[in-house]
Amino acid sequence: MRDNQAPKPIRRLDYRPPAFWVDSVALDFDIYGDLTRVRSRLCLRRNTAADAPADCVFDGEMLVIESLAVDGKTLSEQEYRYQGGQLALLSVPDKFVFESVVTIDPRSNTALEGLYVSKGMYCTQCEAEGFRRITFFPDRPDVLSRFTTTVRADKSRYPLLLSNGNPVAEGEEDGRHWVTWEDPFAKPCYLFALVAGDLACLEDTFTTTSGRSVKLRIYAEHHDLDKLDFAMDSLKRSMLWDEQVYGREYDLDIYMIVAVSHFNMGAMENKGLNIFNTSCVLAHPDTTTDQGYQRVEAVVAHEYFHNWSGNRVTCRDWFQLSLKEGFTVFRDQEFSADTHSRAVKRVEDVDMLRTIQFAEDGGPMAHPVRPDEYQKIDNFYTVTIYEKGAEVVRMQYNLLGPELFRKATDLYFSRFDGQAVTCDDFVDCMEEASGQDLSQFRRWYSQAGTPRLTATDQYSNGIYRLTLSQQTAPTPGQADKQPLMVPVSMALLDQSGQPLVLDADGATETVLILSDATQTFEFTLPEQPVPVLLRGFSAPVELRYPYSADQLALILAHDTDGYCRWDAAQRLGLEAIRRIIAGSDPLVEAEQLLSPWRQVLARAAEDPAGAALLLGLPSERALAEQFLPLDPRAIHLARTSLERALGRLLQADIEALLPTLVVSGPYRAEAADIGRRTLMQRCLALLASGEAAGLGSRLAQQFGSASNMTERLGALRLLVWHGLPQADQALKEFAARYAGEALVMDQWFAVQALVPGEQTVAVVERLMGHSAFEMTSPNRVRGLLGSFANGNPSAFHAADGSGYRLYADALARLDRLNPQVAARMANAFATLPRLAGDFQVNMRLAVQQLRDGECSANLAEVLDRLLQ
Ligand code: B3K
Ligand code: ZN
Repeated sequence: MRDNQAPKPIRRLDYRPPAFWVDSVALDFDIYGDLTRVRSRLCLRRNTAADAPADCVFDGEMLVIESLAVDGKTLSEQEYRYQGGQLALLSVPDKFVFESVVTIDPRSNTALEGLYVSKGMYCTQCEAEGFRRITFFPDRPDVLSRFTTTVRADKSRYPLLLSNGNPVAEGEEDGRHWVTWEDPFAKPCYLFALVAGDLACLEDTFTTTSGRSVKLRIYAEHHDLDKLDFAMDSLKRSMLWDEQVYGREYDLDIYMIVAVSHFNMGAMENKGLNIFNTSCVLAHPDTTTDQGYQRVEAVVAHEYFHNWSGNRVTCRDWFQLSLKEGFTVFRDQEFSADTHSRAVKRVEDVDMLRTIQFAEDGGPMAHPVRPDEYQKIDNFYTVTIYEKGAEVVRMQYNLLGPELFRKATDLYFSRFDGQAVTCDDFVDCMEEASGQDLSQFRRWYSQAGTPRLTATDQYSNGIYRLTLSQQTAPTPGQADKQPLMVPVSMALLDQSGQPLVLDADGATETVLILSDATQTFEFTLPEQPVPVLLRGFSAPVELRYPYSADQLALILAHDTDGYCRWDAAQRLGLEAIRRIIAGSDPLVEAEQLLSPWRQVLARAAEDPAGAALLLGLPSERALAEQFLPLDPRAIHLARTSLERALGRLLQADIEALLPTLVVSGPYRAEAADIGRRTLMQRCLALLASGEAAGLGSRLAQQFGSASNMTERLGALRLLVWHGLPQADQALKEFAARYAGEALVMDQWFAVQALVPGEQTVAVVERLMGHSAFEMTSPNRVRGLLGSFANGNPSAFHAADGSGYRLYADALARLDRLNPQVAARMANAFATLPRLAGDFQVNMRLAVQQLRDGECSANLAEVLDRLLQ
């Protein structure tokens, strides 16, 4: 839709069951150089449910009709109506066969939705509503059908023809060949996939507990064949984990993953044929950082876990998206926690949630985990649906405990296997398996906004009284908020930092359930304690408690909960930055942090990854949440000055630590090595901030001799971000060396887009004209423009508004090619209502101008919410 009008909202309560079921689908794709012809044959049966609508309507977008037929009889133009993305058949029997022949043009499909071409290879993306760009179909997740798919193409250019399920027949004639695939599991059309191309393959097998042998195949471009081993290893470990932890086995004879360069998001869980962004499959020490490895592992696991949480049991409608996404994120988080350090993983996830999801929940895009309405569903693949959704599942896990939770998920999978269900169905299983009443808990699904949890306390006559209150600010469309059921895991420390015993059983940790607006909890204690609240981040809330610096230092030094120690460190940093903004001397503030930070450094060898997290100041993006009105420049200057002072004061301590952090031997993406490299990088960053003498040549040396991308890119970043004299040369060498590695070049663009300071606006503008910059490649666009807008506040928020204008102009161009990605990236403007003075004036101008131009429906929805 390019008419600049926002489409009318779709509401959850308007759900009606489909008018017709599609029992089976036979698809036949004829791929030619100019166009692709799609023949489809659907066996339809009227849904006799009372509230099903009567008309037979299919979704279909940008399809050129060659012929339509009902029960073998070709329809005349009077017998159907095709308009506004819908095909209505004017009169049909209760049971019939519908055949259509349409043509589509995958080569000009830059939206990367439906069937499209990436570097000469045909591939699909159907979730959420891409299937309607392939053929006529009731494109909704509650219509489950059995698919048979034939793909035909030129044999030499497309030797590989894939679809879901198992291959059942093949043949060739006149240089063209064909393969027929059959998927025995009924599925919604959003899980359909097709690939035609010339790809290399890494093959392996996995034997399930019940003895089924599964062929595992990962496909990528030929020159990337050496980058597939880690994804394969991750896949096998995920399969084993899901058997051990959830009792879930894989169900087909083949599991395939195909890596494609042009992809709107991370990956897609199509049944038996996952399609992945190359960034989430390819891994090699020379080209992939530790972070990249961890992302590959997590995304491979996530998509694999969807086979049960998403595919076997799917969503009734898209309002239930978190049913599969929240649950599957929870599952992949737990897989990563079991594989590496649980505490580190938890902090990383919570940091992301608090920084990005809390911002979403407090801004113009706020929506519940189960939204009530949307205009474009593509805009609702959000951190709220995914990450807050995962927290909501995690709370249920914690409320039930591992055994009852497993009993509940067993019930869920067996009761709803092969069905399309709702978030309520999921919670019903939790209640039934445990006997717990979760009726109030369900508000976590329906109420938007981050609750603020305020704690106050008082100690007298041997009684400690802790009062907890909850309050959620209004969000767009939801003025009144009700109290939620908030599990608050807690401990109490004595003045020496030792945990106090809380009950007769000798427990030192307990979970308080706050279900009213305010409740007081009492403990009999020998002394005034220091409360450690929300251990493990037991609920996605913002905690307020008037901690003193000494109390925070005590928690940081002594508590055993990784999250609470990190939170204490973050609070110390935040308060220091607050005071600097209010005029305090950064050196004085840094000196106050010295003792806790030195203690962390002294114990760093025990847990280098944990230490790296504790030695971090809150990011500028996280700090932005803490100030209203928001002055991004003041935050940047204060944070940078504190970091510089810390770098100077800690130089000797860091120099002493560095030699112990060197990792020798071949590269391994394992927790211990990753932890040491991460802490090494953090230490070097502090030295760079402190302008340590000779650091430039040291980094240049590391850059040149590094044996893995983590260390090489780490050195490059610091050289470039700190403007060291060796930076330009390193950037040149890097570009020359990795010109053929698209994912590495994405990083090269990102490094430059992230240089702090307003001068980066001009650099980004210049890089948009670089011959390697492609507006049609989402990875490249995110690398340059996404990094700039989301990761570099001091440039994006340039005082003259040039950063906003540059970004808005780029989004206008991107929107013409790829509305989904443009709309998603427009969320970088979501700080708008919180910005101070001229920042807000300038941003509003840029956003309004973007909205006034030609806009897709996707982008219009986001901009309208920002501007309202
Ligand atoms: N389910 C897909 C996301 C599809 C997004 C479509 N706009 C990937 C995932 O969450 O696993
Ligand atoms: Zn998912």
